Amino acid sequence: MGDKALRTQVAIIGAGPAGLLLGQLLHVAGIDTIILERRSGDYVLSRIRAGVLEQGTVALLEQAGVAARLHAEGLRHDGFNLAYDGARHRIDLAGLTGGRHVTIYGQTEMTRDLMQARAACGAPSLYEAAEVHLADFDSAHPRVTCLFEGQRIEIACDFIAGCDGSHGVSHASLPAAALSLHERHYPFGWLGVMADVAPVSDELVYASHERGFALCSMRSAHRSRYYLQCPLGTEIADWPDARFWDELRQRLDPQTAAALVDAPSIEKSIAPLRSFVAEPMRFGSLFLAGDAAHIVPPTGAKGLNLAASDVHYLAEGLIGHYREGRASGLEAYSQRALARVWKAERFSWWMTSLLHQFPDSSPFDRKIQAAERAYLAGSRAAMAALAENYVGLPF
Ligand code: RFL
Ligand code: PHB
Repeated sequence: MGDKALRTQVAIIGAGPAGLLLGQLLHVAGIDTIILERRSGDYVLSRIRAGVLEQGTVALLEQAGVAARLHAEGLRHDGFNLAYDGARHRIDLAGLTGGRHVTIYGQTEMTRDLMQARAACGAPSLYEAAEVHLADFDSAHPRVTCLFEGQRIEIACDFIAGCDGSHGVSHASLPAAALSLHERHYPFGWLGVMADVAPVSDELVYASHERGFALCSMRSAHRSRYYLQCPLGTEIADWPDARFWDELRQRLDPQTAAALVDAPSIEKSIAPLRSFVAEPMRFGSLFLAGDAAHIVPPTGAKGLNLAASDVHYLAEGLIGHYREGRASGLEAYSQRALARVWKAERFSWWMTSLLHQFPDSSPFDRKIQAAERAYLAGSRAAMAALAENYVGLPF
């Protein structure tokens, strides 16, 4: 037994977007949760990550009652640009999908809104919880233990939601024989820079160049987010700002390059690219959601949105269980979530393959890649397939 015994309906591991969104959707439905997070709230908010939300993700934030600031400050984007061979090709998302769009709103801001809503409703979150351990999740009486403010805590619950990201304890707690792992590493990473300067273009630009991929994104009308493909092993110290801006300019088409304004970086980081899926996403009373179960390379802007769609299926299953005594939603969870996950894995892999330079590619591979880009630029059908995936497949 712990020093302190608590009880809740759903114990949520991880206070990233998946854990916080699940907590809020369950709170609105009258279901109790406790969130355990290894880091401090400030640390979670200091991680700069995604910026593109699908309409389905925005609808979930509305359902959770946390979309007011998003609607006031988020930027609606009806299209984005691909840049290669010296020209820009606009993907008219709205025109190609019957009016659908994406919203630019930083993951940090979405996390802040969810944290504030949770604090306001008084639902408990244990930040800086150490030694989080999951027990008895092969039974109907799972438990979570941790060390919090010097006390050993034991939480008895009905279900555990593993929303603790790719380095979390949840999927690591599962017996290896219970999981199938599918993985691909890419031979490069993304070097990201945030700068307080107006974005180079009012829509995103994904550029493919023989020097490597580049992406021009944004957080607001005054804050830009830019990325460069970089080799594995790249050190941030080797990339002073001047080198970053010079390299970015070289990878862009002339029109975009001419509009690019240098500014001091306020953040710089490197992320390796990886595809990963752990199947199934349920084991007894433990449900995995978000990066705990799968990773996509960021090229298709799908990671955060997939975390949200998992949470949608999981919240539906839990609400069905508690409100109507219905087991079918929870029983179908893994299969429903994975069906959507694999489509986003395919899209993210495809968009990564289309736009990056692969160091081990043959001349034939490079010709095929160039032909695919040329086909895309000239075919409305190909652009429509890209657009329908980018705005997000239906839940
Ligand atoms: P997170 O955000 O990693 O949160 C997991 C939380 O669990 C905590 N944790 C633990 N807590 C308790 N005990 C333990 N043992 C724990 N171990 C870990 C962690 O501290 C953390 O707070 O996972 P979540 O919630 O599933 O959310 C997933 C998203 O964060 C991720 O998919 C996206 O950021 C991916 N991503 C993008 N997704 C998009 O949809 N659109 C984008 O434009 C986009 N751009 C990106 C991205 C990811 C990037 N990086 C850095 C990988 C751009 C980049 C550069
Ligand atoms: C971002 O703004 O951080 C961002 C946008 C689009 C992506 C990936 C990251 O595909």
